[in-house]
Amino acid sequence: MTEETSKVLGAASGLGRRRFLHSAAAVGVSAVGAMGLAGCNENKGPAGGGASGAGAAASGGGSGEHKVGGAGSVEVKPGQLDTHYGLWSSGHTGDARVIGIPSGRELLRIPCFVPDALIGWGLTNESKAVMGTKADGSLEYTVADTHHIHASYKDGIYDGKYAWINDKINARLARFRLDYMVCDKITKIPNIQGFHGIFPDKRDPVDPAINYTTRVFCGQEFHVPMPNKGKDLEDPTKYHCLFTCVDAETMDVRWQARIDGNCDLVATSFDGKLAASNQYNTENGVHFAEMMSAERDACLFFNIARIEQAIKDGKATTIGDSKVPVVDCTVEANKDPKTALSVRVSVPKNPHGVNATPDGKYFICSGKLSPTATVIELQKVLDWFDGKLDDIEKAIVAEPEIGLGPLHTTFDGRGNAYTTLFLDSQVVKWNIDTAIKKHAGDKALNPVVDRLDVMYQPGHINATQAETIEADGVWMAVGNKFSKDRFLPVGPMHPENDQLVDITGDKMILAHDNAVRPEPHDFVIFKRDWIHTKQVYALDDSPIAVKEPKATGVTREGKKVTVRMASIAPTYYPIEFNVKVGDEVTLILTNLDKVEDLTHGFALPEYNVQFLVNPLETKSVTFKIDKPGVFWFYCTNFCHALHLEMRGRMIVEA
Ligand code: CUK
Ligand code: CUA
Ligand code: CA
Repeated sequence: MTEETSKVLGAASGLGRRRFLHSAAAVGVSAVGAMGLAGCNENKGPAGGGASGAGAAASGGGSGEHKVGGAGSVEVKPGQLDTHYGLWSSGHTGDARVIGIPSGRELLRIPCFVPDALIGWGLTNESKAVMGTKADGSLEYTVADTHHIHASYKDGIYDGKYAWINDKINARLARFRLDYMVCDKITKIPNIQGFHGIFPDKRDPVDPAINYTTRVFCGQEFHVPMPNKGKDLEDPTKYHCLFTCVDAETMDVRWQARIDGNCDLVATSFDGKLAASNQYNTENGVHFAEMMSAERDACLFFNIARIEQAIKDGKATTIGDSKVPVVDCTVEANKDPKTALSVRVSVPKNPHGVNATPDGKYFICSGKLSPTATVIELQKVLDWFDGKLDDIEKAIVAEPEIGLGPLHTTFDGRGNAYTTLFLDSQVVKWNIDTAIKKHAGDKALNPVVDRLDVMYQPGHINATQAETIEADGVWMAVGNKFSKDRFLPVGPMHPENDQLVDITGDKMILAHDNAVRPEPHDFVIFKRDWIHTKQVYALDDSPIAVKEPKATGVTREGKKVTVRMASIAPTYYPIEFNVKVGDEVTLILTNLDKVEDLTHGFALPEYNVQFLVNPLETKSVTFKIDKPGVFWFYCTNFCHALHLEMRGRMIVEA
């Protein structure tokens, strides 16, 4: 412990360590005037005693010893494999990660929006074509902030085909193909800023013949003047948010819907009929005090079939130069249930997170600044659209008090919800049916089943398969935004703490801490046999593959030079080539090794080139020759006993 740390802890003497950390967080929030936080008393007393040091020890959080529950050990011994895949968004490193569960081991990073020096993402011509370039060939963007990642569905479970991830900074949606675990497309969403929530269809109700994911829905968090061209800067009636639908296969933007307020997170119903987004800024506020002025905000539901019919019927407009059809989903235009494209259900106050229960019946929004979760019954929302429910507020079937700062919710498939409590640094397990019965009148009931202290200030949470109809209730991961004193100190920049919890029993059991580089937000976890990856590429995956050593060599058209190369451990073909100052070289390299895991690298000194080629993969780079000399290109990826000898010369005459 540093002197500084002990001083701080000393100052908090008389308080348990957790209590101190908790009060620090609460002070932070009261400083912004979160009056909605007062009045939750359910987290006091022994059952909810998360604020005491004893509570931490009782839950196994502070003791360091790992109790083993029904899920078994987190240890994955040599010779064994993890049982589940996790797909993690990485946050402002701008990529995605593949994590083995329960080990918590990072197995892969998948770059998409930002360059990656390891594989040459952002350097090779193929990756630049996916990422998008300016007229001069440089990358359009080199930063990104990924928050939400979701996989493609067939009939309510993952089909192993795709995953999607958002870039909040520059409003882009990336797609990964899960067979190779690479990014194959990126779409820029027009007109919007603060692209936050995403969720794909879980099935397609519009065309029952197509029973697979056909759309990805995208929420806009920051309202901007539309079009955003420097006019109407102070006219609040010109500021809007859009809800966007992207085609899952083509990645084209199909349509947008103009709304009041903003979109935060996005969820879709298991019947494919509705998409939902929680709204924390129904006030259309610019400053946070304005954004928290209303006691209740909303969850906004979109009737997908009606929106697509409205577009077919020509009821859409466009914004600025964008050709994307835009329908009107504002409150005023959608008052009549018979024709409404969207409807709002109220949720207290600045809600965060919306999740569909695995039985398909409910959507759950967290209060964030209210100590509650709001349970909305899907059938009742559909009844309202059918004119069978007179008041949409009747779709709220429960609003249990669960604790301070509720953010995200996950499920075990046995009727329980698990919600992160940012301010309480806890996960609360609560029973959905009990909450509904209590709301219906049986006030003596307590839906809270268990509380678990986590370290510290959790955001996203997800249990194994919990976003599918086959939630298995085995493991649950909790993404903690602060690790504070949990790991060896490494200076001011702290890792985050992903914790793994066994949820097979009545009590949650904290099983594992996993330090992670900041800062993952959302993640999904599913059985390992739900995807089948290919371990080597096929030569035909690339139209420019160099298919045999005989096909290698240099061709020249004026100043444009093409160098076709191949690699077979421990050599390149050719091992040298000559070019001239002023040439523009396109170097194509195919790795002709077909053995699993036999990856080669290609680095070229002074020309800023480094990339990897996996078995039977082809990549190309283009660069200008601007200096004479001998330049030893070499293999960067240890591949063979003669790996160090795997090198050759690019010769540039003076
Ligand atoms: S948001 Cu990060 S903790 Cu972007 Cu999903 Cu809630
Ligand atoms: Cu090829 Cu190292
Ligand atoms: Ca608000």
